[in-house]
Amino acid sequence: MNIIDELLWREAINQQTDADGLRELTESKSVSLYCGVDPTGNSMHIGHLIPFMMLRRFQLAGHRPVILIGGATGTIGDPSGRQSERSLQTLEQVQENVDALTAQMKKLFITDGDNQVRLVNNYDWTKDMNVIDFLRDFGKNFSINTMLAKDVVASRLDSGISFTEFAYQILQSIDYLHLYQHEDVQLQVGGSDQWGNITSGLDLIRKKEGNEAKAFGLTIPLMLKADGTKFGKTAGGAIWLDPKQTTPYEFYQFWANTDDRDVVKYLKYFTFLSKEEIEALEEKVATEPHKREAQKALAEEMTRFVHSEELLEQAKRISAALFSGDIRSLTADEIEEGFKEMPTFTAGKETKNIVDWLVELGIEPSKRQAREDITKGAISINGERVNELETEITADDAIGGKFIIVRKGKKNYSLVKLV
Ligand code: 383
Repeated sequence: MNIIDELLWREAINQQTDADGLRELTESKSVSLYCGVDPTGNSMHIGHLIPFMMLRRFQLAGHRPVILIGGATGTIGDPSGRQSERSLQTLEQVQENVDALTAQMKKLFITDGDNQVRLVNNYDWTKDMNVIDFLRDFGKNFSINTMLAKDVVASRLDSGISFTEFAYQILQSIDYLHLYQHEDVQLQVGGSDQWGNITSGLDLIRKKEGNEAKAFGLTIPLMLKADGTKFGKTAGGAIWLDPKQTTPYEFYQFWANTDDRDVVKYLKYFTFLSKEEIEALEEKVATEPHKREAQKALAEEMTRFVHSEELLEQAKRISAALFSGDIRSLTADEIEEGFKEMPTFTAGKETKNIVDWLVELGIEPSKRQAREDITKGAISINGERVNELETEITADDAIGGKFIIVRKGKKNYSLVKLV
């Protein structure tokens, strides 16, 4: 299947500047293409992943991806999709973020081979440009009238936009021209918020290189969820690729909890599973939705891709233990990871009667309630039901000397840390 047909099947194309021209180009040669990210933070989230996985799809089809880290543009900040002016980051902060994002990109996308990923930083060709060169060589090619008409700027005319953010699109355009001239790049991809910047780069290339210049732009649609809420955000915030910000277990659970109505769309959009594999899973969603095989496949593919086989296995072990209640099979580290979002209490190491212990911690509101719950078998400690009102809780109950897990009823877990 041609790469463009594959992307169409995956519903991963929003707009293209010249669909026929791009199809012809991708069929005639190995094309260099790029997508950029600005170092405005120290980790990407899953929303960033999409265009870069798109580059990887092109790479698998024999094309040559270039990843741009915006060491220069990151010092300004893209106004696209934002309703208010950004505050500037310090140059040190930007550099720290450049290092963090570079490491993330290398881990995910750098592989060996002929059409290896190239990593570039626009600071390299922007830092020595002086203001006279900037205005004479580039500024002269931009019409203020066209710039004002771009969505990004037009939507800010009421609330206001600084000259700095207004000029952002020129910087991104210079990048595309630079990569066209020096890295043979003929296609820029990005999310649909990047359409204005991408087309502005194409205008610059045409002005500098002539109207026949073969350069293209392609954007990816914004992912929408069936229930109308924003994709990629949970109650806890964004889903980060950095395991310190979103643990592999939370990452796994995010995908595993996908709605039946969304899961096939995500499999197409996010995974490298083949058309046949995805169609087989689609069949499963229709015939045996309770087995959630499509969700499991999605969660496995994504966790393996972003983290590793090992961390995927660990995430699955934590998920299975929490599901079955077999808490004793987990290590203290796994418990910490799996219970991060659950209510946490701290207790001393001295031996206590279970009724007193539960009430003192606040897990039970009263001794009467605690006794009732224990008698009816609703309380488990580390996965084992407690039936005796005389049970003592001792420091030996703590897994790895640190944690005791209390379950009340079917699903109410609490993590008790011994100090
Ligand atoms: C900078 C210089 C270039 C080309 C691109 C850039 C970055 C671009 C931007 N991108 C977003 C970002 O960095 O701001 N101006 O957070 C996001 N991208 C990708 C995708 C997306 C966009 O990194 O839609 C989501 O992830 O394009 O918002 O020469």
